[in-house]
Amino acid sequence: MLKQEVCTDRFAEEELSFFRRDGFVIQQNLVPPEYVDRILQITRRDEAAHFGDIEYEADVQYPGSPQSLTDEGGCTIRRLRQAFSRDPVFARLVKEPFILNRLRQLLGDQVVMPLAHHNCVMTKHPRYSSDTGWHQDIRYWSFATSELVNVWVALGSESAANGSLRLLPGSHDMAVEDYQLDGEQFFRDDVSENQAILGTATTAELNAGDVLFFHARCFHSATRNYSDQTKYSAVFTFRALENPPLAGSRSSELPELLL
Ligand SMILES: O=C(O)CCC(=O)C(=O)O
Repeated sequence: MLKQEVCTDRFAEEELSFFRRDGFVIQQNLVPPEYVDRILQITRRDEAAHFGDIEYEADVQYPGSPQSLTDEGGCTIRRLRQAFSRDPVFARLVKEPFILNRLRQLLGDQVVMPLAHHNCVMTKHPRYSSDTGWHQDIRYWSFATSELVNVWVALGSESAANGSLRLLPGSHDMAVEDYQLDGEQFFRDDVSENQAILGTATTAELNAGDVLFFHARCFHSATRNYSDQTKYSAVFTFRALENPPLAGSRSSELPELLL
């Protein structure tokens, strides 16, 4: 996996080519510690108070999730949604040239941030976290095209041990037939054609301040957190101005920010 220690506000040509081919690219040490510290502070504050719009592990019912909110571990938080409503630090971060200029390289000059998707801090707890199957984020989103880019900011170390993302290189450009997906549009691991593709999976190993840029069509998955520390990551999605959400869809339910 291409990982680049970064000292400019733009992707190098080689990194852009990597993104276009594989559907993702990692930039190491992109976000300064002041941002990471502030986001962690907000996250711990809102986690402790169960404040705001929260997704619980019990809500998703993935393998490993508690069965209900009243079961043991039922109130384990999976993510703090609506990050932008929690603190101005998130708006400052996505407007930083080291993020925004890169998004412009991927999406064009006018970048828009939908608040309806991602816009969250993922909180993967050691106990009661869950396995997320192989999926494309675009599966339940509705935009004129599926050309959206996600920004995943590691707020601590991420590896296979604590449930970091795994990605299928090139899957953003892969033709996928219905039989390859289950009823919830997860990529099936019991289909022989899929097994060869799953063999190409790569793990995004990240440290605090590293950023994974990945295409919304890129298949990814993650296991539960097998370590003894919570894993935190801030995640946002972006589109080009000329790729609006479809009227009446969930993607158009919340405002968006023109960056
Ligand atoms: O960290 C995880 O478990 C996966 C999260 C994810 O892929 C998503 O929310 O789309």
